[in-house]
Amino acid sequence: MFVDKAEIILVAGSGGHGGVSFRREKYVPMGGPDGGHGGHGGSIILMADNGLRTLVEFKYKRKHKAENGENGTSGQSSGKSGEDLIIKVPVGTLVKDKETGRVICDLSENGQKYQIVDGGRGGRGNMNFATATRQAPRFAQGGVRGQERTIILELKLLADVGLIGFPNVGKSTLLSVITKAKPKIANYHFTTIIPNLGVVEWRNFDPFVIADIPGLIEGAHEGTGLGDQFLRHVERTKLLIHLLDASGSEGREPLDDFKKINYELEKYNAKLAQRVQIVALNKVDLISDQSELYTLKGELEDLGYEAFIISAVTGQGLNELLSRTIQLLDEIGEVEPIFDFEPEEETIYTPEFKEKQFTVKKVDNAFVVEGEFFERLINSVNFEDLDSIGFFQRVLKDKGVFEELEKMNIKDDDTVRIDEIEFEYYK
Ligand SMILES: Nc1nc2c(ncn2[C@@H]2O[C@H](COP(=O)(O)OP(=O)(O)OP(=O)(O)O)[C@@H](O)[C@H]2O)c(=O)[nH]1
Ligand SMILES: [Mg+2]
Repeated sequence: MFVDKAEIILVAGSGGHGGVSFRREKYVPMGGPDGGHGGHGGSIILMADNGLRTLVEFKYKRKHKAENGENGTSGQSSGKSGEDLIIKVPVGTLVKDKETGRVICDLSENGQKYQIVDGGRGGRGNMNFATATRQAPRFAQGGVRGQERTIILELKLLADVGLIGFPNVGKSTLLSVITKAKPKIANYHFTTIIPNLGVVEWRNFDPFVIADIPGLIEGAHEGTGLGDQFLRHVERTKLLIHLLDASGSEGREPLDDFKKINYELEKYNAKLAQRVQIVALNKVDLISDQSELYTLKGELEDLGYEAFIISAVTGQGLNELLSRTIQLLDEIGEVEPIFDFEPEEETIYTPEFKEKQFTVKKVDNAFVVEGEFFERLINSVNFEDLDSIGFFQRVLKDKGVFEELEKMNIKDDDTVRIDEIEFEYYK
């Protein structure tokens, strides 16, 4: 199955919590704090891989998660860090952010990597919080949650030349005679339903890649036929070869077809429509009266297109077509990507940490504070210990929670609820 679009959810690993523990020593009921740090959560890295051709596996597996860091333990032992997760995608995969629609990266070279979500930092163990006045801290820092992000993967095949045209004009036949590719060929419409790639190795010239895509018909941009979505696979090409059935073997008008396809191209993407385009008048072996053929060639040239007379079946005119193609590829050189490419400034995505976000709302007579960070914090505080409570309050103050509560006119003795914890407020 050829799948060229997929939406996946990425969850980086969370950092492990710092440990709370005390050295056990003979005759000392409670030794110094020795809880180690939590391990770092694993990150997720996307990597382009030549061995993959489609995005099919992402249809079945949507959620991808990197390992969490382990919690710190006694004896100053740090928790093990979570393993990074490397996700392989085909070369030519464009990565977009679901929420903003922006292109995050374009993985167009084999082995290219991009760290897309970062694992959370591990929390510090209680051994870190001992001070002269607080020798037995019964709290540790909670680990930070891993980043989460939903992304869209879009495969755009890498080819130098794209073959476009109506169904049945001979696109796949041409591909099969100038490359080693063996696409399906048959005398009916939409024989080709997925794009095919082939490498043209002609004479001593540098090889180039050519893409044959399913045929287009009038109304393709509105989804008629197989629609225009396969045009995405010629977006990276430098040159388009527009194939026409010059014999009109199906009773079609070649010039009319030509204009219709170009209209569809324009509707799909104006920039793609401006790519250099040459025309191949195919199936000329079927034509007995060549004068009409030259009229057609002349009309295309008047519209500003170079036209070549060929027969994919007999091989007539293929030398001229290929040598001009190679010459044009050389002249064109590198082309600007057609898709809106707005990569992020930094290589590594750093969204605002969710831990900084919280909300306060009034429910009945209580002030309810909500935020992922606080849920984690509560897990790492020992509420039977005064020191720990002091620490907890300091964190609330630093994060601006008290300030927010005061803005909401909180009074002494009002109830504040955070997750499972409730306490009475006093200034
Ligand atoms: N006589 C003749 N027949 C040709 C020529 N090129 C292709 N054909 C025939 O035209 C029919 C369609 O060819 P395909 O290569 O499958 O056409 P296509 O453009 O790939 O068609 P779709 O995949 O349906 O879009 C087949 O029966 C081919 O044998 C040619 O130069 N001369
Ligand atoms: Mg075909």
